[in-house]
Amino acid sequence: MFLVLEGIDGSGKETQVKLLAERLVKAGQKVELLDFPDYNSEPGKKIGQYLNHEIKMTNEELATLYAEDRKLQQEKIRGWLDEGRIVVADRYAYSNLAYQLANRVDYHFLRNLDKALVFPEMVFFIDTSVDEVIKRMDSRKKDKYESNRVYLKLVSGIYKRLAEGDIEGFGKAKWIRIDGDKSIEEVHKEIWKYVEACLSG
Ligand code: ATM
Repeated sequence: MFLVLEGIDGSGKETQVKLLAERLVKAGQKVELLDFPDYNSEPGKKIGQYLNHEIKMTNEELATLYAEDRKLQQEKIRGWLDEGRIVVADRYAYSNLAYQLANRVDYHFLRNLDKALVFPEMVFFIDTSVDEVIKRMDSRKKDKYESNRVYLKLVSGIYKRLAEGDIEGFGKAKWIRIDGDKSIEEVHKEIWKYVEACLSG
């Protein structure tokens, strides 16, 4: 089973991936975790330099690097799934749609970049409001998020449209929107409800 967690920066994905993995292991499953982008891959290193303002590139070049980074992991993902492991990814191709559509990259260009991947059964969209994300930040980070408020709202809006099927994503993944403004434990319970049902179904 392949599961993906998506959401804006600071939405709580990282915590939820960890809690979900722990729960799956407790339930006797073999779990593999992935985090995209992988900043150690060749394309990932360039992405890191871009995000640190060390190099410049167009949004199309950036989107292409994210997709190249994902391609490098495909064989590994296929192998794990063939062995019956559960793969949980923090971000996947859907992040490229949400963030790069917000950067005005062409939709068909983005779809084409990621069309030949292994796709998940379920995508959990941790829908945490921008206000809540900023509220949770310490003061140093608050400034950065505050200046990104408009952009994050745009990204969040695109995630909502993906979850509602208003924008076509990738593969046949079932989108599940989770209210990320709720407590860590409530969000985890909600995610687990769906994963457990899928395991026993
Ligand atoms: P992380 O903070 O999860 O490492 O992601 C870094 C950025 O990469 C994040 N944006 N900001 N700001 C989301 C963006 N991203 C894409 O634009 N496309 C992708 O395919 C992926 C995986 C991430």
